[in-house]
Amino acid sequence: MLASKKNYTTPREASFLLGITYCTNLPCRFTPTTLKTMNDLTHFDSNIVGNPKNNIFGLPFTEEEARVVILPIPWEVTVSYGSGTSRAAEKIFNASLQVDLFDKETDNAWKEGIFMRPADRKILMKSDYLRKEAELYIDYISTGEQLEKNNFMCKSLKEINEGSANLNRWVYEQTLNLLKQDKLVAVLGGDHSVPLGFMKAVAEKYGDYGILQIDAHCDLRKSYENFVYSHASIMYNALSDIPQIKKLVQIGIRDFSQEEWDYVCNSDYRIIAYLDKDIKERQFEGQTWQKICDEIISHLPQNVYISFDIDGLDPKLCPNTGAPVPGGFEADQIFYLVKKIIQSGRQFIGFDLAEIAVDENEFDANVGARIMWKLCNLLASGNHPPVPNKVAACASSM
Ligand SMILES: [Mn+2]
Repeated sequence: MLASKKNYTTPREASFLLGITYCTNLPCRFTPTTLKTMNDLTHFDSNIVGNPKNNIFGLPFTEEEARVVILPIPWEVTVSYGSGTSRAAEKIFNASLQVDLFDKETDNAWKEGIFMRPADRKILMKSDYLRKEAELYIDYISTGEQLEKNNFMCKSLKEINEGSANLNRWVYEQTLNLLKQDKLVAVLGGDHSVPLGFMKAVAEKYGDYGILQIDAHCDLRKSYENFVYSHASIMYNALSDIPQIKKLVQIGIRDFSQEEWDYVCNSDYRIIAYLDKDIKERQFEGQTWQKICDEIISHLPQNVYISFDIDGLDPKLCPNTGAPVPGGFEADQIFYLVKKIIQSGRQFIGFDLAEIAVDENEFDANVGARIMWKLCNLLASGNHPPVPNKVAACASSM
């Protein structure tokens, strides 16, 4: 029998989930035994193919050594259309080994260390279990059946909402712990519901901040299909629960409901939404992307968090994402915008990247790996650690 959809875990996936690494016969960037001291890259050749024995991008850093830590969250319980995001981290890890490390623009900021944790196996198993319940539930309510009449469905819904709340707590604890160690943190979905706990942790660490959301959708629904923590509600929940979020600037929006639009219009400018159509029309009429970026950035406060739903890009770059919509950005447009945010003197404090769905064709993972690479480099380059010795030397010479 031919399996049309992969619903099992391969030994390689399992080893990744358990944090065990694979070896190949390819020439490697690094031999682990040669690493002597923290971030000693003397014996690391960044010009050859990535070593899968190492971490993401073939980099030789441990979590302790790395300045940037990526937390993968293998979760896609409330996905309403396509699925496949909960297993994205392993595919992105594999694709990342092909990314060339030289990053002229950020002066090789990766040398400060990038590390991705293995995806948590218990979270993945919980997601798989609740996802099956959610599918039955969505089938049931989509035929117009009344929820109250079915105890089993009521129980499923309760279980899904509780499971999502537990996930949010877990993400909050994990990311707050990393932020307290002065790590720069990136969260990798999973679907777009996953960063809520991280956004709360960011508020605790940095206080007031603004979110730049790159997305085809507003994600401002007050629960979706009765799922309180739906991917379609992430920004509604973030704005409701986190008063430190002073501004939400959405770009690339092209699929939204009347209710969501009313919410934007009644937000007293807490939310600024740039419709994809309006950005395109301004460009058709001769405005440059530079000018539009300057305007977008002018709405953002000093601390900027980026919430990147891959479907904000043109779907040719993410053909398997759950809810693709024609239109959207090129990746280079976003990289340019993030670079301009840093150049404006604002602080880029963290990001999430979500809704990358993978199948046998690895193109989505390839794009995902390259976006992760660029954003990690920009994050590190915009947050160089202070050099205490230099400061002390300057002070003593005064
Ligand atoms: Mn989204």
